[in-house]
Amino acid sequence: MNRPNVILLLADDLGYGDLSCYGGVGVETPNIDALLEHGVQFCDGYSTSAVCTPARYSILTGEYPFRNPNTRILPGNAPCIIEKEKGTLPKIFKKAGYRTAVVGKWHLGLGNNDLDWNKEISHTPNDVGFDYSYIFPATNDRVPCVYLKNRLVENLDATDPIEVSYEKECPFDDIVTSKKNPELLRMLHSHGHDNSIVNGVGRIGFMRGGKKAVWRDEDLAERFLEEAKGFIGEEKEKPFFLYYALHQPHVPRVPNERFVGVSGLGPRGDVIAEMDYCVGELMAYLKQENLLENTIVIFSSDNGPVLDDGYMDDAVRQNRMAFHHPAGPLRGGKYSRFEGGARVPMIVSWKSHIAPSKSHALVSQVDFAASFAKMLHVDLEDWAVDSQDMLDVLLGKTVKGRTEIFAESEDKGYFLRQGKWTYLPASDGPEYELYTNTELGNSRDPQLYNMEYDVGQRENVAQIHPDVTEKMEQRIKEIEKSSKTR
Ligand code: NG6
Ligand code: CA
Repeated sequence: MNRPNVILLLADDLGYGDLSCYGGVGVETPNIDALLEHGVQFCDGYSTSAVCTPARYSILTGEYPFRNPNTRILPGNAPCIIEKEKGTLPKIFKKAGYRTAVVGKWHLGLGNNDLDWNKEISHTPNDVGFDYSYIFPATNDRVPCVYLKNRLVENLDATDPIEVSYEKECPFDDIVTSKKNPELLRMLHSHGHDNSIVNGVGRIGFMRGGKKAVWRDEDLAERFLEEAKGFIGEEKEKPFFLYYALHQPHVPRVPNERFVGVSGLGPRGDVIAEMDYCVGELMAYLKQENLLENTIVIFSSDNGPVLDDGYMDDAVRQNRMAFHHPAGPLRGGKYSRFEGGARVPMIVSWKSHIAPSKSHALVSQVDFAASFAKMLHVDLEDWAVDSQDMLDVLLGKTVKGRTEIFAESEDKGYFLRQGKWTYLPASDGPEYELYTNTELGNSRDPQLYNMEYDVGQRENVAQIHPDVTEKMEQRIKEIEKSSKTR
């Protein structure tokens, strides 16, 4: 059996226009671009959601987020939303004899409503298919700001136990918060992020204790890179699957000191440069270990970009001045139903196996499960109901992709793409998310756009093509009602 290693690199909030190989103005991502020397660049690759938790749920389970009502942006103390019995992407690899690991951002919940950060945690990535996990629990702007290694928070100290709360009012009177101690902030928030202060940055949620366990934001990138390399280097006999969930360029954007100012685009550009460096280091390590020709490397992002996601880090001004549009030509961004929300960079690279090409095939991250099941001859049973085998598409052997893409916005508005058409059903949701200044894609009128000449979704042609509109409307209803099992 052909059993190459697989590494899935997933950036956090990186837009369609944020890489130089996707035409990003003013950014340089040489290491990610270099994946294309042996890679397919997907121009029509999608996540299933414009926000993190639902998109990651789909990657790991092969299901659209709507099938699980808990797929929303989770607080840092939420229970794990992937049941232990559920079929998952890492379990597919395990069935084929792989070692599996996740390193980086998790954000799919932990524990089972029994979470005590000071003890072994009952439900972690290790319970849904990963042999090894080294993660942070939710996002880098949510407490607890600690590393979790398998079931235990790293550097626990019994004399300084960790407590976490997501109540509205702070239940701990002896901790520093943005409201009480604004003088301790080194980065000001623009919206939200006014609870605990950790490392001079206001966060979402309150955290007490764990002083020895708290991360230093500047070290996150290097820590995860070391863990990724450590896992790869550990046992050479078995093939491996590594899900490396990069935390950049999600807020708060705090690059390592070495990357401060390198991009000319402010902290957001600097952490993208830092992320690119991590990819370069990882590839250099694969080369050094003689693993390049036996390792498929996928690079993508969980959802589209945002400039002001709650901190005054000057991203809006600096990117505008440099004419850098994180979503490239697409409309909307993170949170949105427009293309900028879920159409993301996607590269599949495999030295000596893939000839460089650009693909306009429709493909979704939800397809990774069925595609690798195909590669490894693993029977999916009734798992991964929305996942389609796109192995040959991913490996650049054909450009015949999906017939449709189905994805959602933060407020659970759907859109459907079929061939050249993208359809957004009528909605009475707000047009704008005012804090982040995002066009959400909601309109009282149904919207239909022709992707052949209008990726920027400027000309609504729903009224000119009522037949297409009607059919796509029906299809969305059909998907919503479709069976939960294969
Ligand atoms: C939002 C946060 C945002 C970010 C997002 C999750 C506020 C005001 N905004 O609620 O900063 O954390 O959640 O991002 O708190 S995601 O990439 O994990 O989906
Ligand atoms: Ca994200």
